Amino acid sequence: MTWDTLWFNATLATMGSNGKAYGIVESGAVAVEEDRIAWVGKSRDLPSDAVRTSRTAVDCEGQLVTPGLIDCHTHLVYAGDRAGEFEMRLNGASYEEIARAGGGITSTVKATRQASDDDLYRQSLPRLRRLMVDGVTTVEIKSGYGLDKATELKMLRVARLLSETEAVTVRSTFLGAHALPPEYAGRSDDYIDNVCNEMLPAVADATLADAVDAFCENIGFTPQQVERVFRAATKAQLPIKLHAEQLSNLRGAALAARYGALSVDHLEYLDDTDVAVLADSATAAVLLPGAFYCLRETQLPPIEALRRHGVPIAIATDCNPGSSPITSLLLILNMACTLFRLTPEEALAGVTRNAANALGMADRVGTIESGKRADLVLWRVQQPASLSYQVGDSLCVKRMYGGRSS
Ligand code: DI6
Ligand code: FE
Repeated sequence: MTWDTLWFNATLATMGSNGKAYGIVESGAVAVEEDRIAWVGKSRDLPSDAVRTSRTAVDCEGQLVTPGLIDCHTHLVYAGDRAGEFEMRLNGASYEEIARAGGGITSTVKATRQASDDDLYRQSLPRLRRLMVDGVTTVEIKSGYGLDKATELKMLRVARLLSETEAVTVRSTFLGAHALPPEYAGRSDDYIDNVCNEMLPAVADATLADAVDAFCENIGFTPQQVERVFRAATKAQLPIKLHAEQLSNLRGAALAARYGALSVDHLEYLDDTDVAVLADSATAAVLLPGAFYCLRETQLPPIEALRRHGVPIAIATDCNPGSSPITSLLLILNMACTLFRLTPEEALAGVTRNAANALGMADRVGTIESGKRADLVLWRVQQPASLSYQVGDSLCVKRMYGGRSS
């Protein structure tokens, strides 16, 4: 049997589609032909000449192999940073003082509007590369720091360019309804008109987005406004997602589930009734422990209820300059276990199988199965729990993206 690549003598965590389990195969092997997984099983069941005849054969020496990791919620394309604001706060500055000094989300909007395509690309690239160092092969990137048509399109173009220059799949999401831009102060319904009638159709025409998201919150947009965005997205045949129940319970998650959302994200204030609504839908729950940590939030998402109802749980970095300036998905695995008490098995499912689900890509990526894309990671550890357990370590030895090692 001549395969392009064979990784053998590996501890495979296939994350196979049967429920919660790691799907461990001890002394396993995975064979790759072009960009697909061609064979998965025990090394001893390989054809006898497989190691000799494969173009590249790698002895994994018993180390762990997982599917390529998926970061299903990021805002990693933006300009500038907010370190100065972080420092001001820790020196006792109030919210008003920071706002007066031009801080907060508007400062990121201002910097992002001013940046050229090239500049925005150059500032965003190191964040994407850092994610890839941790074995990420698929990443979702949201717009939402432009809040005008030209800049929203620019952010999405940069996300597209990143996918063309880097060995990673990028799914881009239009998040025009992220915050109210200063020029629309006091006129949020007018801004939503603009999102629905101008920006979203332009984004759809340019085929620059794979989904549409919004921020349903007292400091964001009301459920009624969000519903208008959902209708416009549905009209443009784009799937939806929602930032819901992060700071309060506006019942955004249930609304999104009724519109067939791919995922609802954050969910600290989600209540049991709406967990049941999610359970009756195809919508995944995305938890973002990095934002919980950075905001020193104390309200925990309803993990036990999500578990009990069998709602697929994904976890992600939420990489953004305000509430989660984090570019390590392995760190997020640890935070999901330490802060949210997810098991290491749930945490790994949250960045593989369930993250694929949250992006509507479960048929292509997220598990090690024949026919799926050959996105694989070889780790410098023996057991999957190590990925959640070790903090701040660099554990990825080899990363294969679409059949090509990097
Ligand atoms: N929720 C958040 O935590 C971020 N956006 C959102 O919808 C904050 C974004 C920022 O402060 O830049
Ligand atoms: Fe977010």
